[in-house]
Amino acid sequence: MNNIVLGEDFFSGVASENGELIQQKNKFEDIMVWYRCAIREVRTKLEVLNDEYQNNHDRNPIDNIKARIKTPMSIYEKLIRRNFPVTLDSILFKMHDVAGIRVICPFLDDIYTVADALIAQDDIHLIQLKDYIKEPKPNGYRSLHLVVEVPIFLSTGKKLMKVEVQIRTIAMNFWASLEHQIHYKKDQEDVEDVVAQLTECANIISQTDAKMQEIRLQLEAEGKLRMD
Ligand code: 0O2
Repeated sequence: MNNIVLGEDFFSGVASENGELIQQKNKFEDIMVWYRCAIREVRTKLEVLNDEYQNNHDRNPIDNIKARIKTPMSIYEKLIRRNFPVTLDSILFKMHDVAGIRVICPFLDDIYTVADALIAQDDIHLIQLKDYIKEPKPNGYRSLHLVVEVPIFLSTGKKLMKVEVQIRTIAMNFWASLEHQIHYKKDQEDVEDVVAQLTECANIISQTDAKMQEIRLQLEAEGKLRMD
């Protein structure tokens, strides 16, 4: 019953409500609750790691964590874009970014410290890893993307839910946030020039990230960091 094809009006909330649609709506709401629970599970794991690291190393590898659930319309648009049937099953089994967590780290090496510690947990199953730091996108976008499956425990039993975790430095996030705000048309004549300028900024930021890490590592090695 989770493979009934749903229309745009179901996701925009203007569907006339008959018995079957109400049932689908209730199931959709259930699924969104499951994704919210999965976000809570992963967020707690990240917060625990951050607290432990602070206690042992006197600094935090995580600066901040943001989470979001994809809106119904953006779920609908993605299913259409990817040519998947617009059903509740597709949301659960074809999409991996309905639940998203963004982890912002101070330094480059913090990204891999956090990712490795999360993936090592025995109730976390890594489904996909895309390292856009080792291989940045053509426009200069850098970030580590993980898709993990995490169990949530409901009154009816256990469910395995997918969560996309994007991990990047403060500097990478600065670039990605501004690039996201510049809604440039991808089909205009001078798009290559725009992309070249964005890539140049991303490269400068990347060099700064590397330099800041080098400074920290050097001071750490020389025991010149304040322990307060
Ligand atoms: P939102 O609102 O951030 O969720 P897939 O996710 O696998 O279906 P794709 O394109 O292969 O599709 O995934 P990818 O590239 O691994 O990650 C997509 C997400 O990464 C985007 O989500 C953005 O959050 C981020 N991202 C990827 N490329 C860029 C980029 O060039 N600039 C910026 N600012 N962010 C980027 P959504 O779905 O676009 O939106």
